[in-house]
Amino acid sequence: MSDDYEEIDLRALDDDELVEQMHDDLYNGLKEEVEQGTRILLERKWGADTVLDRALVGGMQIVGVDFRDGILFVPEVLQAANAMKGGMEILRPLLAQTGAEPIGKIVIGTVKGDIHDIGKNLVSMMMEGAGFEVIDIGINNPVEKYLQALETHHPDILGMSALLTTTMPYMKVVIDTMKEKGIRNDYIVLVGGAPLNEEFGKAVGADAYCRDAAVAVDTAKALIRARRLARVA
Ligand code: B1M
Repeated sequence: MSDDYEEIDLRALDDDELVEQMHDDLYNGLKEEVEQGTRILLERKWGADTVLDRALVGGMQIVGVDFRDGILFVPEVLQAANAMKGGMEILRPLLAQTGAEPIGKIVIGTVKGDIHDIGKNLVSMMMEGAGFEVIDIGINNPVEKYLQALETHHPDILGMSALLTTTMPYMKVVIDTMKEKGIRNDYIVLVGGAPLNEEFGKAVGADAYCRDAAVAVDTAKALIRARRLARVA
């Protein structure tokens, strides 16, 4: 990635160059530039989901690799995350613009010990866009906070996110506590996050593991439909 901070006219770049420049800007934590690039791609009639996938998520993948390899450190990754959030905020209303009636309600939060929230926020946005009412309870949630949110909001779905191999087992603590309290079957439980997989989802007793935000939306819709059909049958 380039360390070159000289002023670049983003509008003068073609689409591929602009996406590459946005990856650089994300990497360098340049929020305003990432926001400007996001706006330019939208002006060029790119769909919000394509901007998200190619320019923002694609850029964050590069950051992730260099973080893993010890080339980037926490402060730099935080700046990159902040720049990504700037772009996401511009896309949020567009992703949520379906005008549909709420088709279900989801409480979603990142588990205890884990402060990663970009993926969760993305899932929340895509869920909103698909017509769900989303109650986002944030990061670092102990089991008590999940239970309190379920009691207060009566959602159809509980969604949990974890990005660390050390925090993902906490999902089982939440689900086991729901079982102990006799409320597990009152909710659809969806789990997600980069280190998880299908097998893990089954092992902790979730209804489904969701690889990404689009899968989360499809899975949520399908399981709500199945549950409603089962109720009338
Ligand atoms: Co962290 N971090 N981090 N980090 N960080 C990872 C996760 C890591 C893989 C980096 C690496 O080594 N390559 C690594 C984990 C290794 C492991 O556990 N095996 C790691 C580490 C080690 C750490 C620290 C321990 C570092 C340290 O302090 N030494 C520390 C832990 C802090 C803590 O949580 N207690 C830490 C800190 C941070 C920052 C604060 C600097 C920052 C977070 C900022 C923020 O979120 N506000 C950060 C970041 C940004 C990352 C990486 C680079 C990017 C994560 C991300 O946002 N991805 C990440 C590397 C990577 O994943 N490539 C890394 C983009 C996002 C769109 O994808 O979150 O996977 P993702 O979400 C996807 C799907 O997973 C799914 O849908 C989303 C959208 O498609 N999904 C769900 C996610 N949640 C879902 C919930 C659902 C459904 C689907 O519910 C229904």
